[in-house]
Amino acid sequence: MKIDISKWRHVFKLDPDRSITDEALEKVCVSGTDAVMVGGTSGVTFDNTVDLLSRIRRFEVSCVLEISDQEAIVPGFDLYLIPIVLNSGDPEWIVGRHQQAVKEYGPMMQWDQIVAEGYVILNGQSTAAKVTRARTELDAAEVAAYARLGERLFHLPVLYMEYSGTFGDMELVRRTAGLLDCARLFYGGGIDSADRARQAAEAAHTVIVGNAVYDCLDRALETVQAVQDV
Ligand code: 1GP
Repeated sequence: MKIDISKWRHVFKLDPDRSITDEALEKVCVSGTDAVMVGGTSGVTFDNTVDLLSRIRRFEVSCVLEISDQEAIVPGFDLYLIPIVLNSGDPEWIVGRHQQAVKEYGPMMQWDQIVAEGYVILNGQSTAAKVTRARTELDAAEVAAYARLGERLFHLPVLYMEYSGTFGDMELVRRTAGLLDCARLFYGGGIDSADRARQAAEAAHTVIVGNAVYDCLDRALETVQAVQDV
């Protein structure tokens, strides 16, 4: 299936390291979301990723893998997203792991199925920020500089403003999206209601809903329609 991320407005992100019932998974997959993204920061393995992929594959929804560990690269997804953490304090998360993965898999990689995401992590309390030693105390000019760096210098197709676990600064998201000509702005973090989904959809090109699937499924499902209505 050819995936066009420029059409994505709403995406659910599922963590292979968290359990989800068949009933809940079905609701997520038939919700009308544009894609299900499989990914997580810790505890992601080949086995739990294969397991989740095979369960999602019972449905027609696009299913993409966001790779955080090269041990958990599983064939069979529609697309592979590779995070590059622009504000990481550790080059491992900017080019280090990527170079190792390309060294291992380079000759067999299908580059037309791979999309790089320039992450800017903005919630210092999140696991992702801690693991990547992200510099999260950024003012608007610094975020704007990362956005331009990602789009103009590195030609990244996605800038991902990651507030994982907390609802972010929508004004900052809106202004940052306004700086981008070609790259798509993904927003993720703390969307647990239709109202927050609407606010995020007004600011960003694509909104990602993660934790709410596990914490408050009914409200998570309402975010799909809320985004479509914007
Ligand atoms: C996490 O951006 C996603 O990587 C979604 O964030 O889990 O807070 O919804 P939440």
